[in-house]
Amino acid sequence: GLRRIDHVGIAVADLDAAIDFYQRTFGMRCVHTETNTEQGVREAMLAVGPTTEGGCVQLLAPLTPESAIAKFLDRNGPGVQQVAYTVADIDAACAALRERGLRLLYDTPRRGTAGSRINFVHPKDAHGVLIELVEV
Ligand code: MC0
Repeated sequence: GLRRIDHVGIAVADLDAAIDFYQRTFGMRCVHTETNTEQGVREAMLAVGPTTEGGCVQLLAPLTPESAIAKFLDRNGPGVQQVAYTVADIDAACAALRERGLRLLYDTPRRGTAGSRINFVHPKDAHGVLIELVEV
């Protein structure tokens, strides 16, 4: 089952400007930055509260014009692109969701932030929201 919200992912064109905005405006702390070439993103994790227990905002900027984030920005402009939940066992979680008829985007989990294992539920099977599962 799900444990908590890990992060809300927001597509942005300018990563540094967005980090600066969240830090100055809300006092959030940038706890991690990373380039994930497989996912085509540069990303930053900002803790909402004093620790990451309060969940994070994940800022996502495109690495290439063909990437998922570039396509999202072209279509929608900047905004919420995904909601990610933590699970203890992603293989079990994906199996349970497939059992309920949902489409998972990957046959087997791929590499997410900081080496985590991730998969996604197709937004058309989840009331228009791209749902990410993160194993912690
Ligand atoms: C597309 N759609 C969305 C959406 N992206 N709806 C809600 N939220 C989104 N993010 C809608 C489109 O508007 C379209 O609706 C329908 O879904 C199908 O669109 P499509 O053209 O067939 O598909 P694409 O090419 O737009 O791809 C969508 C898809 C893709 C979700 C499959 O973005 C994907 O593979 N995402 C997973 C990977 C990802 O997002 N990576 C970046 C974050 P209509 O009504 O027009 O048919 S990396 C990350 O998250 C990592 C590092 C991490 O956290 O660990």
